[in-house]
Amino acid sequence: MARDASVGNTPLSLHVPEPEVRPGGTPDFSNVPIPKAGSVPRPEIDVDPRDIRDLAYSIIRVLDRDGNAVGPWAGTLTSAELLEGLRHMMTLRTFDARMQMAQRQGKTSFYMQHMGEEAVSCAFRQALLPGDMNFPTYRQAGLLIAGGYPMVEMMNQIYSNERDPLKGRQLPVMYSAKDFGFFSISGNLATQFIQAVGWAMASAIRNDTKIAAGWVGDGSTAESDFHAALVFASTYRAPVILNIVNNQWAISTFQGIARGGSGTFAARGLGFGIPALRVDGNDYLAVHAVAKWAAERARKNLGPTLVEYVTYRVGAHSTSDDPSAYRPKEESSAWPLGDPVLRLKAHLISLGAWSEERHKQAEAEILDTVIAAQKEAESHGTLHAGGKPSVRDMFEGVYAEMPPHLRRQRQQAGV
Ligand SMILES: Cc1ncc(C[n+]2csc(CCOP(=O)(O)OP(=O)(O)O)c2C)c(N)n1
Ligand SMILES: [Mg+2]
Repeated sequence: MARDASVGNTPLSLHVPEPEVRPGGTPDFSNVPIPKAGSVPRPEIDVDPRDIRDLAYSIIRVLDRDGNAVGPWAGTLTSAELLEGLRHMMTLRTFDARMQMAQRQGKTSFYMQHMGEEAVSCAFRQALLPGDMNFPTYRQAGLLIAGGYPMVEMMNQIYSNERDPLKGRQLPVMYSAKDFGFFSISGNLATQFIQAVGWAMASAIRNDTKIAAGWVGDGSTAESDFHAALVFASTYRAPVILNIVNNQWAISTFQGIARGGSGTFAARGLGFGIPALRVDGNDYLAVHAVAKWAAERARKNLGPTLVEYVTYRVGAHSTSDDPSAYRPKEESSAWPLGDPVLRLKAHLISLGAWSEERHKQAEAEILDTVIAAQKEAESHGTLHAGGKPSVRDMFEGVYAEMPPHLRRQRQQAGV
């Protein structure tokens, strides 16, 4: 058989994407195009997804560099609501700082911070109604803080103490608060997406009015569950908001690995005919406006929306991680979308609704409130001191009727 001699002679190799810089290098985000605030149009909620494909490649932004709210996505919140939002973000940041310190003091085994990502969960929460359900990961505690869940309960869980609502059964920070629209966190990432779509489908099957929100990180979008969830959401037009928090890192793996050749994470939605939007995740106003748009679509039975929040994980992945091993220390300060707390603060000052003095005063008040909650939680025990969940609790809450082998074990344990 005649054969081209060159065919089959090319040595094959894999393409392994690499981050732009590694420790010791100078951080460089010049390859991240940042559109001007106010420049991305706001379509009607019943838009044909084919007409807004551009939105999967741009970034919706409201706050400009001078702290003004501009463009068609501005105006979804009053000054009073923005002040409340600022307080939520500041509270989450303070909560994080105290719990991070508590971990270093040996009061808990583990903690995960939100530094830099506070706007995402805090602003999103304000677009939901009572009865809606989030399927969160470990970096959306802002859903609880902004939803009014008691901080003491969160701390009791972190300390695995005698008041731990989850009785020591979950890793610290893996909260569960059904009445606050916060489904039990699963450590198996991306399960959140299939569960959120399933919950949303059940809501629609029952002709209910509640909507669901699923949460996934950039890295976790590589899981099969992410794609399976999009198939079901697309086919049945489930009333769900599918949130991808792109904080640039999945522990030590940069986002280019999970993103692959798709350009952006939002662009994944296009192949499924799901409207896909990218938003500045460090812009409280933009996050809220986009969440509200997506929630309205779901509530009007128009189906799912995929949202990519472009943000940056400023802190370590968890208390077990040391980012200096894989990225330059100064990378977070080079991040071009700024700090969500400082940006909202600047906006409120420019509106005349806030000032440096009031900000300082609020910081002190919030610190007092968080410390008071911490003292109360610690009075019920910490990891190695004070009260613990009882051994009896181990046998409760799983079976409506306890099987005989567990009853025997409980008797043997003498509880
Ligand atoms: C299915 C699954 N695979 C792997 C892990 C281990 N793991 C825990 S966190 C993490 C990184 C996730 O990164 P990303 O999805 O970007 O979320 P982020 O931590 O940045 O918020 C990994 C791989 C896990 N928990 N679940
Ligand atoms: Mg990530």
